[in-house]
Parts: sequence; C-alpha cells; structure tokens
Amino acid sequence: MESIFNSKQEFIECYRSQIMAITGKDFEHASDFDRFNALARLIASRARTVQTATDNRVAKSGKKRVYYFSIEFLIGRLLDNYLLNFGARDLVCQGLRDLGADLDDLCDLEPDPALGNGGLGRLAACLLDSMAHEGIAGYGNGMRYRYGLFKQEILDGRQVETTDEWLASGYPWEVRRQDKAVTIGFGGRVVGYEDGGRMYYRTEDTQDVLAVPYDIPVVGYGGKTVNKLRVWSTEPLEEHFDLDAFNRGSYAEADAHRADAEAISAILYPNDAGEHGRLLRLKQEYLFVAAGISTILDTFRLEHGRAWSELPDFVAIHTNDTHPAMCGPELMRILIDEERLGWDEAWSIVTKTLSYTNHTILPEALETWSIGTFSKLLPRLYQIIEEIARRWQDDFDKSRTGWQDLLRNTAILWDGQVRMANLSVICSHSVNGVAKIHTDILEHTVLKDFYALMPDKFNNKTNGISHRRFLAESNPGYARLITEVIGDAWLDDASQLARLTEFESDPSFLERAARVKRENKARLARYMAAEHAISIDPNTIFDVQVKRFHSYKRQLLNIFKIMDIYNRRISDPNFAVAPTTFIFSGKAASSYAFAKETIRLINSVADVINADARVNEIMRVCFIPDFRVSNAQLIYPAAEISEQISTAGMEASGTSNMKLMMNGAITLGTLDGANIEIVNLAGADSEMIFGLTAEEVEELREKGTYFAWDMYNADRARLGRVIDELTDDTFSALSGNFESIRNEVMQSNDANLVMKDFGSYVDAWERLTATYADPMSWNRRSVHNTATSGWFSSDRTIREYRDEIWHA
Ligand code: HBZ
Repeated sequence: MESIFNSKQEFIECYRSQIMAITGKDFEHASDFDRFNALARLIASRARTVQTATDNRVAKSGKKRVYYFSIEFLIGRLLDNYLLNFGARDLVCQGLRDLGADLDDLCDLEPDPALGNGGLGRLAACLLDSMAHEGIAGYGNGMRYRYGLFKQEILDGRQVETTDEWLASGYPWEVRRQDKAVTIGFGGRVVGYEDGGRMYYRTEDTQDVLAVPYDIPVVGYGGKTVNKLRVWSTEPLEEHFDLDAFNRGSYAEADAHRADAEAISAILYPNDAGEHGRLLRLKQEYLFVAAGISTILDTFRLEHGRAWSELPDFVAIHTNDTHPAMCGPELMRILIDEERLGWDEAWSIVTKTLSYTNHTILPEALETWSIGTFSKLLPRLYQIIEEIARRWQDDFDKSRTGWQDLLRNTAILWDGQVRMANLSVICSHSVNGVAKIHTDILEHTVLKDFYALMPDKFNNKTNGISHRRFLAESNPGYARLITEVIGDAWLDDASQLARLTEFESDPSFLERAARVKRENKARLARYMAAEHAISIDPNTIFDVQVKRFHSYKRQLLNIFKIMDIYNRRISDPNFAVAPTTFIFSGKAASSYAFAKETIRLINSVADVINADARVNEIMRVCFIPDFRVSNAQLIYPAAEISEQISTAGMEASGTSNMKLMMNGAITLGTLDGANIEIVNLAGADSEMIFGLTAEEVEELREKGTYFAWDMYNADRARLGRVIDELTDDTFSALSGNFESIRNEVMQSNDANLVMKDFGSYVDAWERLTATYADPMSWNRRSVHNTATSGWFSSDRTIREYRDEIWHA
C-alpha cells in the first residue's frame, strides 16, 4: 500500500512544522494534547487531499452517490484507525519514537465522540468505513450534537449522568463548511398561488435557523477512497443580540434568539427505544433531513442539471431507521413546489431513490408523532404526508379479502398519529431487517401487512462490523499473530480469516493465541486499576456482557445467575466452579427506571461478592463505567465468554456478538438475532446455546399458560431464593433493596421470560465453564470463532446493500 508519507524523515518534518503552525511551539515545548492535535490535523489534511481526488473521480465517472441518513454516527476515535487505513501506522509510530513520543499515548488523548446511543449508531459508522473501503461514493448525513450521549458515573452503585463535552478542546477532524450552510424553516403557514394554470404552495412567516455542516473525512482502508461524513449544527440565521435587554442586565434574554436556534443541535436524545414525542427531537429529524436533501440536490443540479427523472440513477438515499423518514415527503416537497414536477413523476423518483432499514420489532419503539404537533411544526410537509396517505388509501386494492385490516395496519395517519415506520415503508423501494430472524419477524409480525402487499420490497441485510477497527486496531497482538501465519490480505478481505482453520489444531499457534488473550486481559485489568481503582484478575475467565441496558437484553438473567452461584457456594463450599470475573458495561436511558435499577443491583451484588472472602477465589463482579467505543475496544479483545442472552425474538441482530466472536470469545446465548448466524457459521460445538427459541416464546405467549409464580414454586431453593434476595437485604447495602425489580418481574408475569430461561442458562454456563479446564480445546474453539467470523465484516454487509438495494 502506498503511504501518505514517503519516509519517516518526511513525516517528522511535516509534523514538526504542523505543530509550529498550530501552537507556535516546537515539538519539545508542545504539550501532549498539542502533539495529538497537530498529528490528527496533519492526517486530516492529507485525508482531505485524497477526498478531493476521490470526489473528482466520482464526478468524472458519473458514479452513483449513496447518502446514508442516520441521526446517529458513533464513529469512535479516528487517529489510529486512519493511520492503519493509510498504511502509515508503523512509520508514524517510529517517527514519534525518534522524537521521544508514544503513538498509543497520543491516541488516548483523542475525544471519543458519543454521537449515538448504541448498536444503530455504531452500525452506521461501520458501514461508512466499509463504503470507503469498497470504493463506494458513500456519504454519511447526520447531526453534530454539541453534547453527545451522557457520561456515566457510578455513585453508590447508581448510574449518574453528566454532560459529554466532547468539543471542549476542539475537534481536529472536522471542517466547518459555512459556504454550504442551509436555511431551514419551521412553523409558518402554507400559502397557495397560481402560476400557469397550476397551484403551487410555499410556506410564509416561518421561523428560520441556519444549518451549518461540518465535514469529517472517512478514510477507506488502502487509502484510495476518502469519503465524508457531514454532520449539521444549528445557529441563528442572523444575530439578534438584544442590546436593550443586555443593558438592562438581562443577559440570557439578550441572547435568547441564539440559544433557541442552538438548542436544536445541543444534545443527543439518550433513548435507544421507547420514549419519543418531544418537539425538539422532531426538529432535529427535520433539520438533518432537509439540510441533507438540499445538499444532495445542489450536487445533482451541478452534475446533471435538472434531469430529475435521472435522480435514481445517480443518487441513492438510505434511511437508517425511521428518524430520517421525512426524506420522502421533503424530497416530494422540493420536486413539486420548487422544481414544479407533477405528483406522479415526483413520486416515482422518490420511491426509486429511497430505501429503509428497520432496527427494532419492539412496538413501543416504532416512532409516531401527534398530528397536531407535526402539522404545526411542518405544515407543508404535513400536507404532503396527508396526500401520500390519501393516495395510499385510494389506490388500495379493495377486492382483497380482509383489506380493511390491511389498510388500517398500513395507514400512515391513524388515531391522531403520524406513523413513521409506515411512512418509511411506503416511500421506499426496499425495506430490510438486520439479521435473518429479524427480517422473518418483520415479514410475519410487525410489518406483515406490508409484506402481504409487496413481498418483493423486503430483504435481509445481516449486520456487520468493521473488522479493521474491532480486530486489527483493537487487538494488535492477535492481528500480528494472524498476519504472521496467513499474511495481511485479511485486512482487505475478511473472508481470508477462514485460512486460520488450518491452525486450529496447531498447538503452538493455539498457545500463542492464548498468550495474546492473556495479555489483553491484563491490559483491561490495568485500565480498570488506573481509571476506576478496581482490581480484576487476568487468571480468571472473563465473562462479558456489554451493551445498552434493556429488559429484553436480560442483564437481569445474568446477575440472577451470579447470585445463584454465590448462594450455592456459600451453602456448599465444595460446590466447584471455574474462577470467573463477571464483567458488565453499558448505559441505561436516563428515564428508564428498571434499567437503572438493574445497574444498581449489579453493583450491589458486586459489592457483596467482591468483599466476601468465602467466594473470592472463584468469583468477582465488575461493572466498567461509561461504556463507549474507546473502552469497548479494550473489552472485546479480553473477553472469553460473550453473553448474548436476549429473550429469543427480541434482539434485532446485535453486533457486540460479532465483535466478541471475532476476538475469540465463545458465545453463550439464545437463538436470537445474529446469534443464529454465528452458530450456523461456527457450528454448535463452538458456542453454547440455551433457552427458548423464538417460536417457543411465541407459543408460550399465545397459549397463556405460563405463570411466573410456578417457576418460583418449582425451584424455591435456587430461583425462589434469588427472587427473595431482591427484597431481603442480602444485597441492599448500596442504597436499599430491589423491590421495584421484583415487582416488575412478578407483576408483568415475567414478561422477558427471565425465570423461564434461568435453569437452562445457569446449566449452560456451568457446562461451558467446565470445559475451560481443557485449555487446548477452549483455545481451539476460540480460534475457530475468529476463523469463521469473516462473514461478519461490514465489507460483506455493504456489498450486499450496494448490489441488492442501491445498485451503485
Ligand atoms: O440496532 C439496535 C438493535 O437493538 C440491535 O439488535 C442491532 O444490532 C443494532 C444495529 O442494527 N438498535 C439500536 O441501537 N437502536 C437505537 O440505538 C435507537 C436510537 C434512537 C432511537 C431508537 C433506537 O430513537
């Protein structure tokens, strides 16, 4: 691979002058942060040079451009990743060493922008990485939140949220593009006017804000393609600083106009499901949609004039979940009101251009907006949605049996609400789920009426992960070992990882892989000691569950298992289990009481167990605060057991399951989401599956014969005891007992089937950990997981999107 620097010497010279230009200091007098900042800016400017070349190439070749609209992009730190992708990592590392600096130390100073909640946002970032690698002209379009997802601290066992001020010291990767700013109007009233015998509409008296884009380069591995992520920030259109108010001493009032405009991009909503209906969120959704569409059309006009019928040939717009669902109506608005196309022509263009990914089957997570709120904030857009809804109903095939049900379930406007998922499906030519089982469930339950009407629209795109970030960059020891035996082609082509199967029975390779795992565990232990003064023992099994806290992900089941093992060991000192460190990490939505109580329960159990000399030889519980991309990259490589224990049928896909598999962890999981594909690829012998299947869950729910109290009564000694301990003070030293958890489980008749799966789960865990005593067999399964994980590279995922949806 060609590097962006011809030699180490050239790098050092460029770097020195960069530091001087930015700080006015020479390298020796620059602070560590100055050094990081200058290095990142140097790489960013190289990236922009390649970006311009990429863009010229795309413009000249007339290649289709793909715009990925997502309200979240969880990009993680970029410096190390971009050095790797540019093939400059070793050279820069050595250059820095000559200067007396350490690359890893500098990388650690980079802010980790938390512009997303979890899987959905991280997926968007992995797809950007892979688009650039595959040479797709693909652009992210999102929001630049001034404050990202809250920082999580644990105080007395509880989650405490503080603001994430990731921009405080500036962000070296972004460039503000004032020249590309767009005015966005809210509210106002729709005015019709006649022109040439046709009625047109415009909105007057709107409240306007300025959407200002910031561009972040996306460097593809190989360094040939650099795309960009464009994120939008809001500002007042004009300064309206109120001098009179200021002179009266009313400072906040003087600047209120600015504050109102800036509020739209001030903060990321911290809900990964459920709660919505907030006006500010609706403003965010419209803002990044309208600004993004405006940019797309400007580029198109420049390259193709007003040949709108050709838009679908040169542009694909992908909507990540329903947050960008207004893309359809907004594109209609511009084509009809401004470009003066007829409805049918515009509609055909829109539906050929748009596609939609669904990420959840939780009915309460499907977005809806009150029509009252919506139509007041976006009156013209609402009219267009009404017309889309009217035509949908008008054109409906009313000869079908049961058409009334089909129509009711597929309606866009219903019960005073705008249903964004239905809007997304109707405006798109493609609808996809994110794992095989998830797409099946969409087709047969959540979106079954659409599937009955238009089965061809539906397709599956199983999620993927950037194997470069989550294996090569996160696990450098393992990456070196892999490269040593199969060469480095796997970085480019993850399917090459399959060549590792040859080494699954090579004792010396397995031995070395195990040593790397051991070092990764020690690295995580050092991080915990340094950052959180928590000591964990790398000689124990690292059993890891890291993800958002949600009842369906069943962190509760995991902690019940831990309580049970503790109880049994206390009752019987001869009860033998493999020494294990139970590791949890993840955030709970700030308004989600049950999830927050689950965090407090875990920390309370940890407090008791970790202080109990009777069990410390065999178990410890560790909660890693503030889960985010950067510490996730330390956790995955250290994991040996990957806990993927959602109630079957509930987790759309999961992606931590893939990251952990790739890093050699064995999955302990239910047949849910992409766990199913994991088992299919690696084979049942290499994972440990337990619990009800999705069909069994459905059947149980339909039959209505399940009673949580039966489970309690049938296993008083173990499960019953765990349930009782929620309220009997065994674990209540940290701010009280857990009545609310007990009530939630018992009063909902165990909605997530925690009690139902408890027995088979603990049993599976015991069987799995018992095999740890045979290290060769364990290591073989570990390496086999890595060897069969290549299919989960997001390079594969993006090629499927490209070939089957975007046709780019
Ligand atoms: O998307 C997740 C799914 O739960 C997970 O199974 C899947 O692997 C992943 C990628 O496809 N969903 C989310 O992460 N959802 C959100 O983060 C979210 C954010 C804002 C919302 C709703 C959901 O308003």
